[in-house]
Amino acid sequence: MIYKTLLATASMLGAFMMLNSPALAASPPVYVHMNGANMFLENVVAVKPGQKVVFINEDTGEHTIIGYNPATGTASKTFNGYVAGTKGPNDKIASYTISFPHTGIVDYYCSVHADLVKEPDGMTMPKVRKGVDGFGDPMAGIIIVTTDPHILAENPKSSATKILPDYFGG
Ligand SMILES: [Cu+2]
Repeated sequence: MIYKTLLATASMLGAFMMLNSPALAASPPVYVHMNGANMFLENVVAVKPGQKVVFINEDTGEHTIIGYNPATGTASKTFNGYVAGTKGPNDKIASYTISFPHTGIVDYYCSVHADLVKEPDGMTMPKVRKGVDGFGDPMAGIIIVTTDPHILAENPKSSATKILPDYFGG
């Protein structure tokens, strides 16, 4: 009898510890914003495995969000998003949500505003597409999927807010 009680307590404790593990606790999404600057505002963000990254388009124009492998230059078939433009805060605002099951580094770019170009070392890098206006950065970004609390704590402040009221514009 005592043995059974001990077993039940141990399994309850196990469940409790799992719920409180930082890797498994639910976390709010991390937001990445776009506007007419034709860049990803928070172009480096960190999330835990399973935590959502939500891309929010506050631009009048459309964008794509496509994963690629820098070593091979191959585009992803599963990380492949499209967000339509918006007229502003009172119009429909398109978003694209994705999460990743494993730790690692995920590279992505917008195929409307950037080109994938092979560098002399054989690695593929996004470059500003010819004729594209904007801030000057190629429209691309990196998602770090990690359980390291120090890296997770370094996200830009704006990545905690779904819609940035002052960031609309084409
Ligand atoms: Cu774009």
